[in-house]
Amino acid sequence: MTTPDLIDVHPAWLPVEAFRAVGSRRTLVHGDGMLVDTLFDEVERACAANGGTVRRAADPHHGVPATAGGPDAARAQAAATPAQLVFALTATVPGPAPGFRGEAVRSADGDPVEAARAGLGATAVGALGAEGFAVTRQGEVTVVLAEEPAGLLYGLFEVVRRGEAAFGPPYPARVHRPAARRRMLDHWDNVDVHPVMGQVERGYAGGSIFWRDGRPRRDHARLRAYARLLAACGVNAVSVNNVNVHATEARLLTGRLDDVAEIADVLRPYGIRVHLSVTFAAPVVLDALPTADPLDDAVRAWWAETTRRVYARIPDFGGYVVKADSEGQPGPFSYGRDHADGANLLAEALAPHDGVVHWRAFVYDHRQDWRDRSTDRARAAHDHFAPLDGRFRDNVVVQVKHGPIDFQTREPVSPVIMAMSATRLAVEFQVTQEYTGQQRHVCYLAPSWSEVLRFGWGDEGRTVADVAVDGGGLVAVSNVGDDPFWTGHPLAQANLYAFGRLAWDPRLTPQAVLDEWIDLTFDPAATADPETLRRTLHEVMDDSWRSYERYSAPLGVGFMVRPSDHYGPDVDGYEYTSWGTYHFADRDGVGVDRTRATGTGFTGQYPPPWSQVYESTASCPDELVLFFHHVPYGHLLHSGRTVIQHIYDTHFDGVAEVAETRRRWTSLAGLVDAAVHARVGERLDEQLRCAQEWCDQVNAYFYRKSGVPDAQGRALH
Ligand code: GCV
Repeated sequence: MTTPDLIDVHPAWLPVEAFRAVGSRRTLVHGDGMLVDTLFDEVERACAANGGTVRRAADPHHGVPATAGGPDAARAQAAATPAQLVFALTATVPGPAPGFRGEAVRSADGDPVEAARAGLGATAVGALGAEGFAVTRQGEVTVVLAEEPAGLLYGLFEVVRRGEAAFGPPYPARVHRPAARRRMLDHWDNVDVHPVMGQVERGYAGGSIFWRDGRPRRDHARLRAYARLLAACGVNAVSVNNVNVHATEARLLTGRLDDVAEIADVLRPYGIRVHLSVTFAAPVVLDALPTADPLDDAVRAWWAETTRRVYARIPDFGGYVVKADSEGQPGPFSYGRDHADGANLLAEALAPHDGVVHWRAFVYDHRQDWRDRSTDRARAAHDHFAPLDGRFRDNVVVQVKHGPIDFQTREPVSPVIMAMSATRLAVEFQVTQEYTGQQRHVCYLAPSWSEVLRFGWGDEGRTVADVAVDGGGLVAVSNVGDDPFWTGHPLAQANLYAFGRLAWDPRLTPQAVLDEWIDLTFDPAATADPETLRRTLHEVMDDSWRSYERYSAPLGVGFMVRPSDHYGPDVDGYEYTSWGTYHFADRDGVGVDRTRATGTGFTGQYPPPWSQVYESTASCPDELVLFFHHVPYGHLLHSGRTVIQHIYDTHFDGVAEVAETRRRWTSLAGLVDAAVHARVGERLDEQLRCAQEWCDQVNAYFYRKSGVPDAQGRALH
């Protein structure tokens, strides 16, 4: 399996084989525009590999249709043969005009495009939107209708996903529209190699696809391949540099804007807009202004002019991403201003160009005194942002990490998401597996994201997905690098795919998304044993996030990782540091008291019912009990086990599950590509070693602290 034009990179979910159903048919494309050209090229390539043909409908004004695929005779015949697959921009289908009806599209059942349009009904006209499309099967013809080119391209990838099923018995028009308008990936890629963080901060898949050693990487074939992968799963925006903006990266906004424009040019044909992380101190560091105060007129003028130049160079530029007053990044606090002042400054500059600023809510004190038990990092984002609700301009998107701390394996949903109904919020996930095995461990994250998206509160049952859909959409930190498999661990590709699909439709189940990914990526139907392949991949991946949770940090406690690189166990690694991430284990118990009654009061940041549910151990879900409560080791969980026995049992279970996963993966030899099989096998060996280390260290630690033996008498070291 190869990626077209890019033989040294794994094709991920777009191998040539995925286009078999489309590429073996006669396709007619109606419409103009860059993204329709992209669609045409995609189908043309699919036809070249699978024997079909594609032609562009005759332009009523210019007459000559473009035809591609197959030898000359086949092409000539194609022009006269009814199409089996039609892509049509509704605005450009000429309707019952000479030169169109009856030419290459009329089938025995009449004109399927007209039938498809009629099937959409009056209510749907104008309702597909900028990216929506409808697919229908009329007689012998599958028709994809869209109002805009982007919709048509997304329609192609839907047909690809459905494969032969898109060409079965007739079905009425099904309308597909993305739930969230913006579905964005943030790259934490540095232009220069950072002395500590490297080329990609928290990157586990090699170098950056955008930058290398201070320069643009200029591997356009690879960038184009990335763009098509993203379009095929629904992502439509990318920010191209780390939110920690260092000196070189700051200059992307001005002196090195051409580098950004070059990337934008490559991603644009797949409907992907480019965003840029900028430093709040830009006027000072780039142009020696005496201040970056957001209320200063010269600063406002600087941002307005700088932004005007950005749009003059990149007319479809998406906007800015800002990490301010966080982990050393400059921000409005330096000038006695708040985050609404800061965000509105950039929003004002972007507004005339229809741009947005993604302003991150990840603001906390990373120089905390560990002796001070009253300061609670979990509270920080809500403390800073909730009081500002209603003060942000319309084109500010406050970007909130899904949990209150930092992408831990298990956290409650951030209360900020429930507290800012007058602000556009984006929910931020982390596809790169910083705290979940760093793409050395199998950890399918869609079940975790899906739980977050379905989390609801209040009388109207509003969910996290509703907030993102109505507000600023979904954002995630990308897990892609220059690795031949894109993501280091080949199975981590599923996380990237799942993020895009859930951003497009948060109601999809993680299992359904995995089914899609498996069928596209592994082409099971072409193997000797499709069912075994599908079933085993599900067994390996479905529950892998919960397995990871079992052998690492228990009951929502978090941050028992090795400081700095965040891989592997170090139970006390962060306990006496300034980072605000503690577990407070002593000889009697463990966990953080975040109650209103006796703790930091964090539970009070939640609306009902969660403010009550989390306040009491009687109602707090087991998996979060140590996030909200400090409890004795003998505390009885709802599961009927004590906390200490839960720790022992889940750690032993987690390791056993990884061993079983390793065995299952071995059994897939011959059913999956040999290179993929070998790479995943190596990673599973490391995962098993690391899981054992987690188990041994965590169990030994709590045994030594508590003195409580394992009820089953297993060795605890
Ligand atoms: C880009 C965590 C990571 C940092 C990251 C930060 C953020 O703290 O460890 O590497 O910085 O989150 O989200 O800004």
